[in-house]
Amino acid sequence: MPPAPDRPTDARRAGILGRLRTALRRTRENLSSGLADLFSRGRKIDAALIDEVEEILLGADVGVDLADRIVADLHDRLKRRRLADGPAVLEALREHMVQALEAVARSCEVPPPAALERPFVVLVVGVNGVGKTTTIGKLAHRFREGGYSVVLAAGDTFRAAAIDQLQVWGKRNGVPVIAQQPGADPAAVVFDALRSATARSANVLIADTAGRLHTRTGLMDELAKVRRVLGRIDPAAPHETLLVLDATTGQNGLIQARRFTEAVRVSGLAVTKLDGTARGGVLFAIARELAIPIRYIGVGEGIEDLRDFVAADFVDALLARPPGNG
Ligand SMILES: Nc1nc2c(ncn2[C@@H]2O[C@H](COP(=O)(O)OP(=O)(O)OP(=O)(O)O)[C@@H](O)[C@H]2O)c(=O)[nH]1
Ligand SMILES: [Mg+2]
Repeated sequence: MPPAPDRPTDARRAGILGRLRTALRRTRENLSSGLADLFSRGRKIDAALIDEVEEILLGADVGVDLADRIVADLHDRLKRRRLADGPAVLEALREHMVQALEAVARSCEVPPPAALERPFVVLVVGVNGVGKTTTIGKLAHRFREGGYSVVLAAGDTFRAAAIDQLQVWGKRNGVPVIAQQPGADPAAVVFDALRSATARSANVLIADTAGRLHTRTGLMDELAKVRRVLGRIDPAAPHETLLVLDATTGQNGLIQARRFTEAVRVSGLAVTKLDGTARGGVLFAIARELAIPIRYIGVGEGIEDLRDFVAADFVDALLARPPGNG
């Protein structure tokens, strides 16, 4: 991710974390309200309670593996009398959850604008409706805030509306959009866009792509061709191939993701619509099953609603811990 122009102040950081908590409200209600209920009844911490914790974890979609691991550890701690009360259980949960996500929480490293000799190219892929174009709009905003000049490429030529939608985001961000007619060859559009971005000495080019074609093989071939033509201008491009996943699609999204990773070299993930689901726990499954760096999370439809994925912040927002504690 582009570095913010200044390190966030404590107040700003508290604001960011507060908004993350708001966005994850539905998942949190599913997860930690269940836990809070459990502990608030003054229940003894025993094997039966641990079973209920397991049910709550599974209900929040953290996955069987992680739930098993946590439960085994809780039983172990109970035996060793290291599980005195509710807060001790929560702390153990937190440790496991952060650990499970930390391995994949890696931001996209983009050199500072002055150090970029050529445009840093981000190719955005994913099935239709997951939030590619919206994520591009938000990403352009983040790069602009970080002092980068940005060009967008309307590589989704499947529908005229897709080109219009990107142009709206271009206007909103005050950045140029390179586009051709609907039905044009996406590889030609993206090739032109990189030439144009290079001629303008732009720092970043973000390319939109279609999520749907007549056949899936067609789509994968088309993406491969886009990658190839970019490489003709700059062998290192695309520098980032960002696969966008919709958190509300659960297991189905994972299957789609695997198809993309087999066909194009995906280097990072953006997981969208975490504000619209009670199953934000799906991030644990994504982390485990895809093992691809999670760069960003989408927590709303607004221009500011794209966050770096930070494991501890995410888990704290799920477990409703006050920001900045530990
Ligand atoms: N609540 C919420 N909505 C989102 C988020 N990201 C995208 N959306 C919405 O999801 C819908 C689809 O987003 P698009 O950006 O058009 O998705 P796309 O992948 O470009 O779709 P196609 O171009 O049809 O392939 C829009 O209504 C967006 O506003 C998010 O993080 N939260
Ligand atoms: Mg789109």
